Amino acid sequence: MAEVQRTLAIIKPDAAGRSGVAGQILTRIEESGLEIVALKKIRLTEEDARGFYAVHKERPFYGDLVKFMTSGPVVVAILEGENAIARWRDLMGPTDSTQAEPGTIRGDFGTDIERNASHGSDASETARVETGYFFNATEILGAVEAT
Ligand code: FUP
Repeated sequence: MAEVQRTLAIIKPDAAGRSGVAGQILTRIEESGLEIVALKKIRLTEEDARGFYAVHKERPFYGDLVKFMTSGPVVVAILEGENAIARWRDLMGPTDSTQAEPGTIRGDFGTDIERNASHGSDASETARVETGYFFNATEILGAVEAT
């Protein structure tokens, strides 16, 4: 049987700032059968964005990425379901929106490799760290009972 996982989803400022787009993305998530077990709209501080992307801090795109991620509100969510990590990444499409097929979130709402509309955790351990970065147990459906 497939493992039930939780993963972090972020609707990035390019998508969250466009009227109606966050709603369309949340609808795609729900229609795919993934359950939204935590959800909020926030504006990241520079410190939030730097910390979240700390693994990329030596990369040339880091400064621009932090600037982009703090340029407007984001919607952060925790998605739950069997194989949620891979399923959410499949719904998003590849990192570079110019390579993403129509019908994927990055293909439909992203622009390029930076302005790519959405984020998803890439593995169980990163999902655990990333969900904890934005939500505490009282904000996650079922988490208090589960832990
Ligand atoms: P992903 O796992 O799809 O989020 O992709 P990465 O971890 O490789 O990259 C994290 C974020 O860095 C991407 F969403 C966008 C940004 N990025 C750039 O802006 N330029 C690059 O060349 C690579 C990544």
